[in-house]
Amino acid sequence: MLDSFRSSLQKLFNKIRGLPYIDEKLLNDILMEFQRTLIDADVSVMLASEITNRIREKILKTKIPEGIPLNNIVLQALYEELVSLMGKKSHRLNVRPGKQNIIMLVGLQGSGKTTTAAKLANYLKKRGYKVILVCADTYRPGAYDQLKQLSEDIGVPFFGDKNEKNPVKIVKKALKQFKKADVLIVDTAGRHKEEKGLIDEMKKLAKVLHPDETILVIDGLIGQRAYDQAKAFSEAAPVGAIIVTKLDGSARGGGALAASAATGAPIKFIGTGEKISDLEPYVPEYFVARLLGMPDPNLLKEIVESTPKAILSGKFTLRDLLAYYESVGGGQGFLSRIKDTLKLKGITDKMIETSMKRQLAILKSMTAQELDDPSLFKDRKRIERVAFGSGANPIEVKRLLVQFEKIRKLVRTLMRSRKLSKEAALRKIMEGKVDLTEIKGLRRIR
Ligand SMILES: Nc1nc2c(ncn2[C@@H]2O[C@H](COP(=O)(O)OP(=O)(O)OP(=O)(O)O)[C@@H](O)[C@H]2O)c(=O)[nH]1
Ligand SMILES: [Mg+2]
Repeated sequence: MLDSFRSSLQKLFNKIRGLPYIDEKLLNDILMEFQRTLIDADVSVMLASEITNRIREKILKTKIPEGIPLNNIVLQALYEELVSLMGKKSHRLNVRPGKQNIIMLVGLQGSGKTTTAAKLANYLKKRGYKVILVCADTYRPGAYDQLKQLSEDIGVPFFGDKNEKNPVKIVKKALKQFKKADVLIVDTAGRHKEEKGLIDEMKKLAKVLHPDETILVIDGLIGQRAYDQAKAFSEAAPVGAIIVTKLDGSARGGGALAASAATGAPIKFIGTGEKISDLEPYVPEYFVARLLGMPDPNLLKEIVESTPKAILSGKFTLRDLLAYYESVGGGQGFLSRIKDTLKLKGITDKMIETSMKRQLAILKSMTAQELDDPSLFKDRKRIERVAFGSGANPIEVKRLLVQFEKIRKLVRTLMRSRKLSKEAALRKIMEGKVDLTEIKGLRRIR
């Protein structure tokens, strides 16, 4: 379903997730790519740019809690806009037990009315409803046989009259004959000598049938034009719901979906193939989640919104430093970059390597409380204990604490100025990717 839309969206979301940080330029790049993806899926250029502008404003307006990576905020904003583009909420079919419900399907020729009538009949039958399929298309030769065949395939009673040219007479008969049925699904004509004739016929049928649900069937391949089509039909008969068909494997179904969702009549089902079973209730959240490659929107929400407590607190502790040292294992290049970053003059790589190993040993000798709260080291005895436990000199322990304090301030500055997570900030600092002169307040910490 919507294959290329899906793969572009997934690529974009994965990219956002993997970015170490997002600044304004990157945000613009992301939004441009998102806009292109929407346009490729046949969402109108105007709507696509409206959406990206809204996202940009939303993100720039968000007061981002310290330490929450901007990536998550961006992901969440994109996700929310996608859901809203695709129709926000899900809507149930207006069918109630204990009465004769009428569903009338309307739409242009070839949109998939007859196929959808059978799919819907099968769907309702499986849910215990007594369904009748009614052929009110007297215009197209073969319409009668097509629906009759489909109804036999799914084992649902069929009603029609090959010799009757007036569809109003047919539906009147059907209404009378199937008083005890739960649902009458009426398939109508899609072509006429002229469009006005078709619309008039819809009006006449609606007057007799009083449908509980007039469903407009829209071909998912027509893109943005879906909007005008839906408008034209809803002016003729009160269209209560939309089914968008042919959303299987197409790149450009996004436009029809977005346009349909914008008409005011909710999309209730989508057709995703030619088989009878290729009909799905439409739930925008699930639909978007699936587009993004997540089978479950709750899972997606979790990923988008998940922010560990530690990040929320924004506190950078010795534990973060330990985790980082452990994760990089102290490569050679990394060591000299640390030297540069921290402006340690007259020190060779060899010396740093030895000292790094010591530092790791020192950090590992600390208790959990000490790792979380370096102020505990005001107590000299703790320093001595850690030195002893790690085979280091107490001066080395103190030096580590001084260095940690420098790194901590840098991390905090980067988190604020660049909206980075503390992990991303630390990584940038350690990898020497920070132009220290760029950062305000640096003089204070040098
Ligand atoms: N791939 C795909 N094909 C579909 C889908 N729904 C309908 N079709 C195909 O679209 C073509 C037209 O479907 P119909 O159900 O006959 O369309 P209709 O609106 O009844 O057409 P008219 O009666 O001529 O107005 C058929 O070949 C169907 O198999 C769908 O969801 N996916
Ligand atoms: Mg038909």
